[in-house]
Amino acid sequence: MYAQLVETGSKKLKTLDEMGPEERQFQERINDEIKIEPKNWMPDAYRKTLIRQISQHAHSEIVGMLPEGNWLTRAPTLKRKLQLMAKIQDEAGHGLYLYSAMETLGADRDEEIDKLHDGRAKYSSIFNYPTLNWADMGTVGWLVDGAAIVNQVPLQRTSYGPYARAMIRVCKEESFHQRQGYQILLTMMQEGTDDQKAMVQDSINRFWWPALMMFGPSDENSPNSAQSMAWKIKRHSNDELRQRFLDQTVPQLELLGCTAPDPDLKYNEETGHYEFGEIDWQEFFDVVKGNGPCNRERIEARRSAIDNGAWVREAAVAHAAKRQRKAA
Ligand code: FAQ
Repeated sequence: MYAQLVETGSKKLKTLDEMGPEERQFQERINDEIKIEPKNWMPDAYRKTLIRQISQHAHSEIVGMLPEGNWLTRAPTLKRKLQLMAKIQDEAGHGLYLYSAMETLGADRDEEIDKLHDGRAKYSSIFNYPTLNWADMGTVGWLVDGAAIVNQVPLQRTSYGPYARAMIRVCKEESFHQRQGYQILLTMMQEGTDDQKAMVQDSINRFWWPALMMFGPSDENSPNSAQSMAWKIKRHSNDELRQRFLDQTVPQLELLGCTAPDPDLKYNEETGHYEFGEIDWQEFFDVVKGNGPCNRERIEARRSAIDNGAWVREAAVAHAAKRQRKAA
């Protein structure tokens, strides 16, 4: 497997024989499925890759609260409002576990958050699309959390211990999110008016392709995959996970009685997989570069949240210092 990756990676990866003793020991530990822990030796590039991925993941959880937060005041019933509020709070929790996992690598949380705010750090492309109707709350839960689960279940076995352990709880919570989203859509489709059913289809039409893009560029255009797979940070390629998501999602789409905005979507009896049309990668790269429909609005909302919360943080620090003085 490792040798295979050496050949298929975009950059040639080192073989065990080409590594120094520390790096070789590190790679052998990974090959033997032993977790890397914060105090273990690790190559700088492994540390940097993890800080990049975990911080981007944390930023995605935090920015990802915004599209759903938009509908809290307009949830159709008290029960739906409570469910949505609980889900959004879970996402905040995921962000916090992930920032903590990232700190175990020596990264500074404030610095990484600054990178988000000045455009140096990425977050998931999906959260740059607007949520325009109540059905979007169903679609975000079903498709966005659904895609997140497919990507994150293998991360429970990622090679870095703190990240893998954080993912266990995150995945459990994402499963509830996916179900609550799907249940919103089922209710609208089974008990709703024609207008409500049309809202569901409209929402699926808007989120279908962006959800498929969440898995990242196709394998031949994914610069980080080969090395991240050799390090077992990633356990499957972007395209493999995208296919897995599609195969599990199309039957759910059919059960809803809806369609995908993809005329080329069809089941291949021979392979046992669904085939899909061409992804608009230009759109993906535009959104990642900061030119999606809501990029500016999202970052502005995060910046002002930090500014508006400054007095709370200052008060908390002052209070903690006072307690420490009293205790001394
Ligand atoms: N959006 O070489 P690769 C959620 C970037 S959490 C933006 O393939 P890699 C929960 C990538 O960072 C969703 N940028 O990169 C929720 C890299 O940038 P670089 C987030 C993207 O890292 C639900 C460049 O393109 N989940 O949804 C995207 O090996 C509902 C080249 O790509 C995670 O972060 C994208 N979609 O693979 C919350 C999971 N895709 O090198 C609220 C952990 C790629 O310039 C509501 N992350 N890029 O910095 C991963 O598994 C990986 O980082 C991938 C990308 C698979 C996302």
